[in-house]
Amino acid sequence: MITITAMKWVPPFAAGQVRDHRARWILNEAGWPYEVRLMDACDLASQEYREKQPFGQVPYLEEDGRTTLFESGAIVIDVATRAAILIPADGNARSLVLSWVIAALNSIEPFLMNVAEVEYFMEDAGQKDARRPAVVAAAEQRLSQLETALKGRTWLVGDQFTIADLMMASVLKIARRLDLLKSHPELVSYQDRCLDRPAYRKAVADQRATIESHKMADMRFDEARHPAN
Ligand SMILES: N[C@@H](CCC(=O)N[C@@H](CS)C(=O)NCC(=O)O)C(=O)O
Repeated sequence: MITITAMKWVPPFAAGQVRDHRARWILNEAGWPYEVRLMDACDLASQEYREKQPFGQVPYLEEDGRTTLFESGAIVIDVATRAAILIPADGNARSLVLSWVIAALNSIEPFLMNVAEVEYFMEDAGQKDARRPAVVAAAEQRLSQLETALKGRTWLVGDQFTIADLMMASVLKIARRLDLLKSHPELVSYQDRCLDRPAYRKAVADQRATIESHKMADMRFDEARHPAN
């Protein structure tokens, strides 16, 4: 049996966005059953968890007789390859799909996360205002470059939906949530096309259902960092 890890609870703005939706999505595409191990914040900090996910993050994927996989990109590539879905087995098209999966994670996601950090995690209004223009401009540049690369195309590689599109559409969720796609209508249409899949809808619905069935009070935090009052 396959098990993935997911957060027991996150703030409402993050419901549907947590990266375990990528593992759920590809597993649903493959039609492979899986269980979900719900994590408390303090579990992620434990030695036992770090042995499987060195950075204390979700998701990891565990399967009897196999090494534990971490990094949502690695999980998506591994499942797609083994299930022989959404990625060509070999050749130029496979290499290009892998290039785009890495591009989504390495050349686009970090720029979006810089904006997310300003909007969601910086507390000082003055610091936010000072940093926002530079990070938004850098993110906009990457989104424009992506839009140019997609011009006239339905999918990133070839004429079928692949894991390149799965990962790009997932990364673009961050941009959409931050309202960064308003000047990129073609990226909006592209993302809508990618997300219009039962496997995606089930992934996000399942994640949301879990999160919405818990409250912040259900989540155990590290008592050293969050002392009880
Ligand atoms: N590069 C990792 C990022 C995973 C990640 O950022 N997970 C977040 C939830 S979306 C997390 O576990 N955050 C908790 C933490 O970093 O302490 C991946 O793609 O799997």
